[in-house]
Amino acid sequence: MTYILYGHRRSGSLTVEMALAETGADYKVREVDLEAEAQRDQSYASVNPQRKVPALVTPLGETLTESVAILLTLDQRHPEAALLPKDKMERAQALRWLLFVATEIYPIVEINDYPERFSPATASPDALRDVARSIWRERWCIVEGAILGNPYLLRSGFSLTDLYIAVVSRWAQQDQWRSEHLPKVEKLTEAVMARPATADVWRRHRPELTPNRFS
Ligand SMILES: N[C@@H](CCC(=O)N[C@@H](CS)C(=O)NCC(=O)O)C(=O)O
Repeated sequence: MTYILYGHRRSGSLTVEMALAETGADYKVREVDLEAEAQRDQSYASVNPQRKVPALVTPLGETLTESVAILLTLDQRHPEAALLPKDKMERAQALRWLLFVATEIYPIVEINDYPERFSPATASPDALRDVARSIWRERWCIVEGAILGNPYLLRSGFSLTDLYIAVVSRWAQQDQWRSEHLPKVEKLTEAVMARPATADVWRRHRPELTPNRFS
C-alpha cells in the first residue's frame, strides 16, 4: 500500500508530499529533475503526457496528475486525516481558494519560469515576465484578504488549502515583496512549516526556509 510520487524539490510535488505526510500513508518519491529538464524525457511522458510534476501512482496502480485532483483524491481516501473540513460552508471556502490559487495563480509561474514558451521570437521574455509578476502580486493580495483564520485560511483551522498556499506563494522570486505585503500568507506558511507531520518534508524541500531563518 505505497504511493509513488513523481516530483522535484520546491515544486508543486511538495504540496502533495505534505498531504501524504498528513495522512500517514507510505510513499516513495521518484525524482524528476526539473533543472535538468528530466520532465521532457520520453520515459516521463508515459507518466504525465503534459510532462509536469507532480504525478502520483496510487496503491491501486492508477496514475494521477494535476495537483488539485491528487489532493482531493487523498482527502477522499484518507478521511481520518481531515485534510478538508467536514463543515459544508468551511469546506466550500477551502475549495474556493484552493481552486483560485491552482487556476489563477499557479499557471503564472510557468510564464515566470519559462517566458520564452509564451512570447513570440520578436518579443522580450523579460518584459513578459515583468507583466506576469505584476499579475501574480495582484492575485496574491486577493488571497491575503481571504485569510480569515489565524494562522490558517479558515476560521475552523487547518486544511489542505493551507499547504497549497504555503508552497505556491514561495515561487516567482517575490520574497521581499511578499514579506512586506502578505503578512497573513507569511504567518500561514510559518505555521505549515512547523506542523509536526510536515516539518521534515518542508525542510527537505526548502532547507533555506526553516522557521528560524524565515523572513
Ligand atoms: N496544473 C498542474 C501544473 C503542474 C506544474 O506546472 N508543474 C511544474 C512544477 S511546479 C512543472 O512541472 N514544470 C515543468 C515544466 O513546465 O516544464 C498541476 O496543478 O499539477
